Amino acid sequence: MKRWGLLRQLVLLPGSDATSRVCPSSNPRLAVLSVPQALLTMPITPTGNDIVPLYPYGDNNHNIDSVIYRWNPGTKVFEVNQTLETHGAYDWEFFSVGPYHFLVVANTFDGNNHNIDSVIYRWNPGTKVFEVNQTLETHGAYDWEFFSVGPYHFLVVANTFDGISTSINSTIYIWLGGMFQPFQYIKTVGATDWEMFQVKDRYFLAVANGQKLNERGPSHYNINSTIYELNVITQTFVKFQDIVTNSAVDWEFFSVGEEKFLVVANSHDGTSYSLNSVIYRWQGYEGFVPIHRLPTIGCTDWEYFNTTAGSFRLF
Ligand SMILES: [Ca+2]
Ligand SMILES: [Ca+2]
Repeated sequence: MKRWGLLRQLVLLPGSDATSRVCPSSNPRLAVLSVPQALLTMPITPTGNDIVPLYPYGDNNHNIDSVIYRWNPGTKVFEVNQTLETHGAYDWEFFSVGPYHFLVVANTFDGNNHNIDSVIYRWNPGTKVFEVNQTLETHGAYDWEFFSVGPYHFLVVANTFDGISTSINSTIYIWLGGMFQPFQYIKTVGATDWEMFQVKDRYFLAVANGQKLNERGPSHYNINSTIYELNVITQTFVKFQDIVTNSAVDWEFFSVGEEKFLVVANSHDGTSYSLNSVIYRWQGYEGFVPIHRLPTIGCTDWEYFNTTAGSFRLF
């Protein structure tokens, strides 16, 4: 799965989202996956939890296990906690439901097949390892996003490719009866990322659509990515707004004061890989309106932070 030429940074702290670390590469043929050695001795304490999954590295062999490192506060280094069998693992998402802690992996490709299971693991506090809790069939899974609406918990997968088409369903699952069950299927087009966000009491899900395969010619990259809104009456996500993107690989939502923004990382328009990422501002009735374009090339991440001196965005 090198089509999008993603560069990934490999560290995922608990509760964080790998997708914010996706960035288009200037060389789409080279997907660099490596573990920064410095991290393993980094003298910092992860926030919230002491479990850190790291991505597998080297992508010629898709069936590389993923290693979970655990922060040892005594030695102040990350130590191997366990190894999990993964297949082209593209994303890890950590989340909690009540007292239970989970990891879900997006298995993209096993070398033969994109239609493979992605796996939810549950932390066993007795044995201190993550154990397989549930498997879900996915299709070139690229991203998992966990979110809660009131007492309800959801997982949504970005299915990229089923081996034939990129125009396939991505599935929203709901936590019911102690497991995740299908809640809604949403047609996506080479989905690479889901971003859930809230504006006041409204809940939205934005999908980044990557590419539409064309049987008789080059793929289409300039396609709609779509924002859905939860209709609490019908209890379904319905289309709120389409936004044309160029092989989108990441959406990020952020606020600055009262203002709400979405930024999309565009990666390819059919010819160029040096594209602008676009910032959209929430304008209520009008939805999200583009206000700013930023060169994406060479970026490694989207980060923003607020200080008393103002708001900053780093990439
Ligand atoms: Ca994710
Ligand atoms: Ca994202």
